[in-house]
Formats: sequence, structure tokens, C-alpha cells
Amino acid sequence: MLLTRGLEERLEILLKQGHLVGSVYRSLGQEATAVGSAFALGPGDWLAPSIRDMGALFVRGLDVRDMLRQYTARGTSLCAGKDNITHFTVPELGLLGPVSPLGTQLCVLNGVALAFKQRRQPNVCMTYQGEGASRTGASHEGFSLAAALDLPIVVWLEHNRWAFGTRSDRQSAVEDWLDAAAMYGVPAESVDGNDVTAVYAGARKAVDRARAGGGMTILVAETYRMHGHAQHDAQKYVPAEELEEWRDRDPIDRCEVALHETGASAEELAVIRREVAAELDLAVDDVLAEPGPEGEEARTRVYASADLDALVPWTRGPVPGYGDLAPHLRAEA
Ligand SMILES: Cc1ncc(C[n+]2csc(CCOP(=O)(O)OP(=O)(O)O)c2C)c(N)n1
Repeated sequence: MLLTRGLEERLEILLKQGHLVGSVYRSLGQEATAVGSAFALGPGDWLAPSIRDMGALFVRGLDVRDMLRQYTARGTSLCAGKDNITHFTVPELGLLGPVSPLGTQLCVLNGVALAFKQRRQPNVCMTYQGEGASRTGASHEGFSLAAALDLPIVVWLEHNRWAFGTRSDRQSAVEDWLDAAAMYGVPAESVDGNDVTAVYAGARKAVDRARAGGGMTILVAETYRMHGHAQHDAQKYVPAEELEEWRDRDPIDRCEVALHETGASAEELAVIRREVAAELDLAVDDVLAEPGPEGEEARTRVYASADLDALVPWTRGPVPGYGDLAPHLRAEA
């Protein structure tokens, strides 16, 4: 959780310094949901995060440098600089990248879960959806199919109260989001999403059930998005009292209190904080020194059968060596 929060804090700074392409979508206040849940998976299982589940990726073995390379679009990144944030798939780690049209990701992961089932492979899939995403048609199709086919899948409905600037009670008439989950006819449980051990316990039960052939479970994580949607969003629409109230339920603070209660000393916890900070500082320095992508990279690992040289360059300005390919565009410009 500290790694996620620390990295996101550094990413905000790097964005302001002009090192990032795109934005930063913080998981501030939600780190426990991503981290606690992913610990319940085992080797060969697959996980499909939302943009706010970076912590789950680290639990599944992703290197913090890989995430930095993504955000800074280094040539060394998993997408060779073509995309940013968590938009990548790593089959060796069982990671399926977020699919941008909300709600559709579950449908894609259903395919992985169906393959596990058809091959009688004892593996499980886990994914996450905001309550906003869960209101899309695609999401309903995904839930319905997974439930009907008893797929080995655990779906987190991250009830973090906001979808961009829209409150969750403006998205749905249900008061308890467990009711929304229960309509699919599979077990559904509400979990304190800001308590990492409660999240793990909920996930453990659901993963074990799916692995034993018991099908899908939906887990509603009660949590809160403590930051705006992305960096451009100052979340002025959020009542200050609401933020205060949830700040008192911060998942990292709560974890620290729980660790103290089980005997961890203040010094032990301070050592963890220092180690994480040192690891992140080193990783930032190293990754910023790595090169950006070569132009040729744009042609690799993309779906295109056309001769790229024959296509109009992605600019309206003059392009040396391309002749007068797009005079109409230049005239407009
Ligand atoms: C079908 C679709 N509509 C709109 C968007 C733009 N969009 C991206 S994230 C987002 C808010 C998502 O809210 P929620 O699902 O509750 O997740 P949260 O951001 O709260 O984690 C929106 C509207 C999109 N990506 N796909």
C-alpha cells in the first residue's frame, strides 16, 4: 500500500514537471482494496485491474520500474511508449490490461475464465469495476454471462462514491450496492474496502470458492475516492465533511494501528516507510535516465497490415520526405 501511495505521489510531481504523458489516476484511499484482494490469488490465476488498482499489479509481481516506464512512456516500457498508465497486458504474470470502454473488461476476462473452465484448469480470475462502470450495458452482460456459466471469477464492485463528478446515488436507485450485486443470482458480500485484512479475507473465501468449482462471487468494496478523477479534477463538487470523514478511515493509517496492536514497533514501521521511499527514489532516477522510444517502434506490435509509409503522417505540418501527401489538410491548417 505504501509503494502504491508513494509512487502515485511521485507521479503527481513528475506530471507537474512535464515528465509524463497523459494523467495520473490516483487510488488514494482505496489502496487496501487492490492490495488485499490480489494477495488471495495464486500462480496461474489472472487479474484485470481498473485504473485505480495499481497496488494489485505489484502484488502480482509487476516491477515498480515497469509502472514508471509506462507513465513516462519510455522506450523500455511494456508498450514501448505507445500507451501509458495500466494499459498493458502481461500474460506471464496473468495480467489483463484495463479496457477503456467501461464495463467491457469483465466480458473479456470472462473469456479467460471460460478457458480455465473448459480446460478443467484450477485457476481463477479477478477483476474490479467502479460503481459507475457497473451501470453500463456491457457490465450487465459480463455479470450475467459469468453467473450463468458458473465461471471461476471474483468481481470487485468498488463503491468509492463517485464516478468522475457523479455521485453513486445519481447512478442507481439502489441504496445498498449489495442489492445491485445480488441481482445476478450469485453470492455477494459487502466488505470494508479500507481494511486490508477484511479485503483479503473476503477475497480468500471467494477465490477458494471459485477454484473449487463454485462459480462467481461479487464483492462490494465500501471505500472512497479521496482524490479527483485525475489530475485535472480538483473535486470541488465533493463536500469537505465527507472527505474529512473518510480521511479518518485511511487504509494505511488503519493498517499501521492494527500492526501496532499485534506488536509491531514504531521503529519497525518507520523502517518500512524509509525502505519504500528509498526504493521509489532510486527507481524514479533510473527510469528517467532511460531513453524514449525510437520512431521505428511505432510500427511494432500494432495491428496494421497497410504500408505505413503510404499513410498520411499524423501531422498537418510539412513532413520532410513525404512530398505533397495531404495538401487539403495543409490548406486547412
Ligand atoms: C463507456 C464509457 N463511458 C465513459 C468513459 C469515461 N470514463 C472513464 S473513467 C470514468 C468514471 C468511472 O467511474 P467508476 O466506474 O465509478 O470508477 P472510479 O473512477 O470511481 O474508480 C468515466 C466516466 C469510459 N471510459 N467508458
